[in-house]
Amino acid sequence: MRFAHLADVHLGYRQYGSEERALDFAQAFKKAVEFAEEQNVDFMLIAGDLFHKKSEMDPVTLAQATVVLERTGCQVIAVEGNHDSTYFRERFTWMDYLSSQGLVVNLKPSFAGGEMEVEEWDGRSGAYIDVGDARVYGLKYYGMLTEKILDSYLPHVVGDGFTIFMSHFGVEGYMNIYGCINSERLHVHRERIDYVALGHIHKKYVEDDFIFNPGSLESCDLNEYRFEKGIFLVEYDGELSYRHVSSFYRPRVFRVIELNFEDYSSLRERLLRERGEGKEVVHLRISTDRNIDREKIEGIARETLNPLVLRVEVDYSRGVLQATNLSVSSRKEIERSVISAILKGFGYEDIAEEVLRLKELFVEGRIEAVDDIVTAIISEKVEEAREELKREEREFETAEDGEEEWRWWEAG
Ligand SMILES: [Mn+2]
Repeated sequence: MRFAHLADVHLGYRQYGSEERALDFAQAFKKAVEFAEEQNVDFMLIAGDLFHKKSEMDPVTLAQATVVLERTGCQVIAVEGNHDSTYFRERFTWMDYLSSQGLVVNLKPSFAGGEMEVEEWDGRSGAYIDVGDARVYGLKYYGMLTEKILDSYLPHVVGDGFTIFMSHFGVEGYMNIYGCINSERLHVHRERIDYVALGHIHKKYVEDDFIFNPGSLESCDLNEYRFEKGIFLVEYDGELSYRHVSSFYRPRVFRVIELNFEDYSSLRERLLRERGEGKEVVHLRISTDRNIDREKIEGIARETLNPLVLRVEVDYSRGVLQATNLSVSSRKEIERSVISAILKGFGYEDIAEEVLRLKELFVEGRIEAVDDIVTAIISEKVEEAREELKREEREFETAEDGEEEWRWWEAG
């Protein structure tokens, strides 16, 4: 038995407003599916985020999904990611639409009177399906409720034969994003589950030949460009073997160029040396202590690099140190924006205000107050998380079943 495991396709993502980038995502999906077909897989898994936007669907994006899926000769089994569904608010999703067209099997549990039901796929809905010699269980993205839902879902998994559990959430330890779960919650079910197929974190990882996350096909964010991308090709013949493959396509190249601005002609020389082979997404970060002509810089960069997308960030922080004649308020403003930019570069939330408060305490030597402020920041975050959990629980309790959407069919 052989299958392919994809995740985080993000069809319809016009990154940086670029139509070309939306084509990149569509091409990557098409090539991944074609590659899997050539490998004679028995089925394919899409572990969430097939689409980039949950509501505003456009005809081109829908065609990019349907045309590719229509041509596959095997069953495609999917779950909804955070980009495909809005937890409980939206009842019928675009993944449900694909499922109604017979293009995917969209697995998710149902809820009757608040009780979770994990039922077999009946052609329209269900949480598991037998395909070949395997059984695939699916659970969509549940945000802050993931742990709670997992604890009531996983005991339903029977575990006779090769058993796959597919879902869309992050596992702690691979990327600093909010709301990841501890993998121990999955490991305790190892006796009944052979393969955990995840999506959500856009970076490849494998834990104990048990938890598999292929990463996205394209970079959805600047932070992702160094991550390994691709799909898993998995084989089971009494023993599990797998490969992470990306040879079937070439993801768009992102290039980050950081330099100190000296003058326009050395800038031109430096950029000429940086020119890549194809059209790239270029992030140009320039630090300087003087006023520079941004348009002129962009012109030089376009001419020398011929980029697909050009993003220019000018960092005046070198100048801040010397700008003694600035008023206190504008200096603070510059400082705040520099710290914001640094935090953003590392993928952190904007906590520039808090960082500045900490800095003040250090400068004033009030080290004893640092503890208080750190505790305050953390408890604020914990409080926010609690609020979000409460909100999701409320939505969860008042959620209606997607089956309702078929009333029009049955009414006649
Ligand atoms: Mn994603």
